[in-house]
Amino acid sequence: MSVAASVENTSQRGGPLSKRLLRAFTDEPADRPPFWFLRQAGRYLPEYQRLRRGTPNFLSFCYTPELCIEAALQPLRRYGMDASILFSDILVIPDALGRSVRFVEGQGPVLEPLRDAGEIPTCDIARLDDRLAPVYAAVSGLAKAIPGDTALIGFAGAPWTLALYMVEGQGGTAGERARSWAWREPASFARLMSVLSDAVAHCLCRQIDHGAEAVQLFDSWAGLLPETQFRELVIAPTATIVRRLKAHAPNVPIIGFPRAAGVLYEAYVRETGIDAVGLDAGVPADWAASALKPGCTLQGNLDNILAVAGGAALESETLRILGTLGPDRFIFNLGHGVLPDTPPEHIGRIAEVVRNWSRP
Ligand code: 1CP
Repeated sequence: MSVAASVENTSQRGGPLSKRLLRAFTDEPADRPPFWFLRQAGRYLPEYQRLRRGTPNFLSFCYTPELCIEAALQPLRRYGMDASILFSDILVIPDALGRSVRFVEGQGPVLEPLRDAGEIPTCDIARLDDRLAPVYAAVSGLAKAIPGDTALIGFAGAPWTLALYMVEGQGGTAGERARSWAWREPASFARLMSVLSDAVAHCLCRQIDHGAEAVQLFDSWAGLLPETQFRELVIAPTATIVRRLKAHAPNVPIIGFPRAAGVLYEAYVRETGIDAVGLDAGVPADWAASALKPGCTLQGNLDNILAVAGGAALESETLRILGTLGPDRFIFNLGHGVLPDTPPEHIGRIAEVVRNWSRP
């Protein structure tokens, strides 16, 4: 088994604002925006595939700190992103709450579906901490291993997205069971959401205690909800989590990612208190720059299919996004995760274009 070795660390470990990523949450002018990529570690990298082959069970991989640290360092060695993201998965929280999670090759996560209110777990913090101890150990190990100018991002799934996986038993559905439960039995669904909000807030506080310098909340299935449910199941729990994180660590920036929220992005930004928002590729960049930007840092929004396709469009779209959203209060990223069939050299090309870009 390969043991994590740190990335060549040539820069002096400085204070937080020596990190370009953290400066993007302030009004300080930027020469170029910081960049990192959603799902920057993982299956598109041959070195990850090799590392992963040694541990066929993906959850065991996620609970082995040395492997998580090594997987998170791999993309930094190739591309020198401005941020490292913890290598883990949003489904470690349902797993730690006692809902068994399996990852099926070629299919993704499979959970024992939560059928009714009687099956809603309680949020037992001692058990959660015990199960998630290896995740926190990966955060501290990674904090020590990354270069001094790279920021460490922790993350968790947002309560609605976790509830969707728990009730449906998988992703990629239209969320009918979860959405109909929420309409039919709002009180018990609210109990599930409250357990998840407690678990997510706690887990992110612990990641911060172990060295995460910013955190991202993935609400990957936010776009399935109509406005009323979006307000109840996305905005309200996010606002609660933000309040709890700010009480614990007022200076740690929080990035929210309500994927496919459309015009509801505006209410999300105004009403949750998040510091930055991840934009999926469907959000028009010029609309986001005028409607969302004052006071909120933007992150995104290059189409992840372009990173597969490559070519002239990859460069022109990267430049268009840099010109429209950057450089101040902007973090260059994809609109969704790097896909497994992405040629690694295309990620390298994007990194080069962003690094060479400068304020016109
Ligand atoms: O076989 C393997 O090696 C497992 C593939 C894999 C990996 C590498 C999964 C299964 N998860 C991960 C890691 C992961 N997941 C990271 C860290 C890697 C990095 O970013 O560098 C992160 C941040 C996640 C977050 C995650 N997992 C999300 C939110 C982001 C998004 O894509 O919307 C979601 C929805 C998941 C669930 C999940 N886990 C794995 C898969 C294939 C999926 C998605 C399945 C689905 O569409 O429902």
